[in-house]
Amino acid sequence: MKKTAFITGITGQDGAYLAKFLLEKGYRVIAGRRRLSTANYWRLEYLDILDKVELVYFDLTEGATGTIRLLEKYNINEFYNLAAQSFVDVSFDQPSHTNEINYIGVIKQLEAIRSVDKNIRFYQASSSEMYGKVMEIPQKETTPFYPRSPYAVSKLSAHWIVCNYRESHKLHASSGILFNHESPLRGEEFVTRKITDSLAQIKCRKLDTLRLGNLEALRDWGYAADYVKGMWMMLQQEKPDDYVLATGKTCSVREFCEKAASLLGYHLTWKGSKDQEIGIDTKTGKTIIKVDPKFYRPAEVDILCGDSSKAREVLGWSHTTDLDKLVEIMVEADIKRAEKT
Ligand code: NAP
Ligand code: F7E
Repeated sequence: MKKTAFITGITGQDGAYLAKFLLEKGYRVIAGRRRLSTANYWRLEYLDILDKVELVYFDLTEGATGTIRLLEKYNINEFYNLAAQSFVDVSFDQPSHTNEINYIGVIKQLEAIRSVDKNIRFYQASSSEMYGKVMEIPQKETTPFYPRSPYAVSKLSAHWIVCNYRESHKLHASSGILFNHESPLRGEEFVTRKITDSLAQIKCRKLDTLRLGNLEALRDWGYAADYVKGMWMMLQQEKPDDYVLATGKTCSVREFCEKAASLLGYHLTWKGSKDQEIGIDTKTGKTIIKVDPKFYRPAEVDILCGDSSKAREVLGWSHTTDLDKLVEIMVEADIKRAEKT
């Protein structure tokens, strides 16, 4: 029989990729979107699935009764909670709002499932940000957490409440501790997409310079389309559990810039230091990158590097797209966009 999935955060990067993946598997996809004054379906259009998902109004901050109505109406089998205030930087200015969505919102969903049908399988989008000031390298499921932002604290609270509902109410609730995953559908405020989008615009003479914060931050960057498959795999297991999804390799923001710039025909060299550092294209002598302290964070996560051995052994999951290929995919998409506009 055709399974029905409910995805929160359908208008986001992962929501779009997961919906496409589940539709291809033959699922009926009920897609939760917020009421906004301007529709935000560009990702669903990009993947050509806007007319294939069933959109419903949904907000994580609404009471559990809103979700209860949805669960009863659509007879949901799998519930993927991807919605969040997901931008770390904003969480320092809006900690309470972030917590309301990312933590309290999750309790409401778990309560709804608990009262409608405990057999509904639940996926929670946990984050490598929970490791923050890392206690070991690489990070795995047993690594102690040390969150460094209100975003990370809210995600860690949600992570533990999911664990608690699994143990106390026997819900089939799993958390994916996902390391950074990117794509041409990544929001433009996140650093990878900011780099590929801005450099493509500079190439097309539509922007002068790219302004960035901390160039030394190290991240384990994977491809979003690989990671949504892991979410689904978690919910196909007989027992719910937590799994790290990562590539196992780490790379700095600086190196990411160099990779993207090189694909666009630039040869980057760096001059100056700290707040005064600039990136120059040696061929033309033009400054294309400037450090701007405006983008520094009050507390930084210096290094993330994940160990997804458990996901590989139990789920059979591993990433298929490495960082070089990912940068290529993103640059190619952004240069096309920049040429069009
Ligand atoms: P994203 O592109 O920022 O998408 C977030 C989604 O959440 C959007 O659809 C947004 O809707 C929705 N949303 C925000 N507030 C909401 C609310 N109050 N009620 C209902 N929906 C709301 O994020 P993403 O990159 O796809 O990430 C998906 C999830 O994984 C998030 O929970 C994120 O925190 C987590 N995560 C992401 C990564 C990563 O590297 N991408 C890594 C680890 C964990 P609007 O379009 O209306 O704003
Ligand atoms: O920053 C540094 C910044 O905003 C990455 C979210 O999906 O992944 C994401 O969170 C690094 C940080 O992602 C700029 O300081 C330098 O060290 O792309 P980001 P994030 O904070 O790692 C995790 C796993 C999530 O769960 C989150 O939802 O890059 N950086 N210069 C910059 N970052 C931004 N955004 N902009 C800059 O100009």
